[in-house]
Amino acid sequence: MKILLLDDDPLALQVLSVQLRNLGFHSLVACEHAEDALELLARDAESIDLVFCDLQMPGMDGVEFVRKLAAVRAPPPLVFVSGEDQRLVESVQRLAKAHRLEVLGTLHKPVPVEGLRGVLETHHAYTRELTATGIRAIYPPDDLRRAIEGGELVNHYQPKIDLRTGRVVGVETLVRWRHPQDGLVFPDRFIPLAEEAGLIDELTQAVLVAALAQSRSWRDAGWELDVAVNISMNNLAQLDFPDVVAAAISAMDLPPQSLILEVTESQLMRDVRIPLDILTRLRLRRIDLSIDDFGTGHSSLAQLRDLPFNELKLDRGFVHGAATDRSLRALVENSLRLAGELEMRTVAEGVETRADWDFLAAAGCNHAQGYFITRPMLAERLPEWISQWDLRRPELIRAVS
Ligand code: G
Ligand code: G
Ligand code: MN
Repeated sequence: MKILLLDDDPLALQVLSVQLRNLGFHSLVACEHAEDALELLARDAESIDLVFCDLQMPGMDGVEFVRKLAAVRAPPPLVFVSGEDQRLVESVQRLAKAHRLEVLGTLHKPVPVEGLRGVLETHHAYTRELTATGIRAIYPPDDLRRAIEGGELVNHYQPKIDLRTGRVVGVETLVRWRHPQDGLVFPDRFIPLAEEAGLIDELTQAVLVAALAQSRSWRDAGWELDVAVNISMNNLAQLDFPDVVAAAISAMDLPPQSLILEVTESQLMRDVRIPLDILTRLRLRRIDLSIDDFGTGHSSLAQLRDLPFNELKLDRGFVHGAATDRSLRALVENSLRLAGELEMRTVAEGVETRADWDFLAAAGCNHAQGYFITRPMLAERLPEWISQWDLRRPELIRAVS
């Protein structure tokens, strides 16, 4: 495994090199200038397995480095090493993630050996997953087309819970690709591809039809679960989309209110005329519309004013840790208040701990979703999971009431 170290301070480079050698990593390239690091990565990114990067550097700083690294083909994962304060480091991490770079963590100077060992273990897990899922492989559009037609896309479902009653109210549909060679491939590996290759309408249709069929069979078995499906902004370019959706719902004899379409806010567009036309007609047909990942976009307030959403889904970046972080808490509470004023239902995603759960319940959020409750699962596992959840439920709601 080959590691690239970038820091303008030669002493810092030396210290990190010694620490890494002590942990058994001997293949190291040290750069004092971001330009040199980029040149090496542009020539052959695949020869580097991991980059440690300082933020504060004269000349090209860490932010510019991140921007340029994102333009490299198959960039390796990153670890930030910095003396800057937590909030600043977190913004750089977010920026890197927004560029679709893999960030394995941040180490504060002076780097503690334990922290170093931690990120190297994360890297180990990451490469294992990588070889298991072919994560850095780019798929040709034809493969994806065949996958959609051949039924290789499989829906997973993540339950959503009413924070007051503790009852399972519905599920969010999350598609995966059961790839014949690479195993389970996650949507961030193929949704952007589907959008670029003009396959998103077929993909959404396949996901939607399967989710509605599943919804039907759950209802037949006595579980009245609402089903949420993620749609891409590109789906809102076809004026007949509301008709297609309505037809799929009536084919399964389902109430329109049992379907929620989640639209990611950051994708909402400059020209809202066609999306507004489509979203309004979906609402006229009583289909629920959710503004997904709320808080991450740019003009959230204008969109709330202009578009007919009736559910607000708080992004997980604001939810987890809100109980103890003042700025997160303020953002969550204000978003909930805003949603209340607009008579929108609220869903918090990324509920990872009991503290997250308790905080949201007390703050009056309607529904919760996240790893604290459960990870997404296959449809056939849901009934068994619900019966286990029902055993856990009383203890969770007692604390609130
Ligand atoms: O768990 P997960 O890795 O599935 O989801 C990653 C992202 O992929 C989420 O932002 C989710 O909204 C998106 N996603 C999951 N399934 C679909 C889908 O069927 N269509 C679209 N457009 N996005 C999806
Ligand atoms: O963007 P969208 O909201 O559709 O994304 C849902 C994504 O969030 C999926 O990738 C899902 O696997 C992931 N997810 C669900 N619950 C949690 C959680 O508690 N923590 C984190 N970090 N991710 C979660
Ligand atoms: Mn979603």
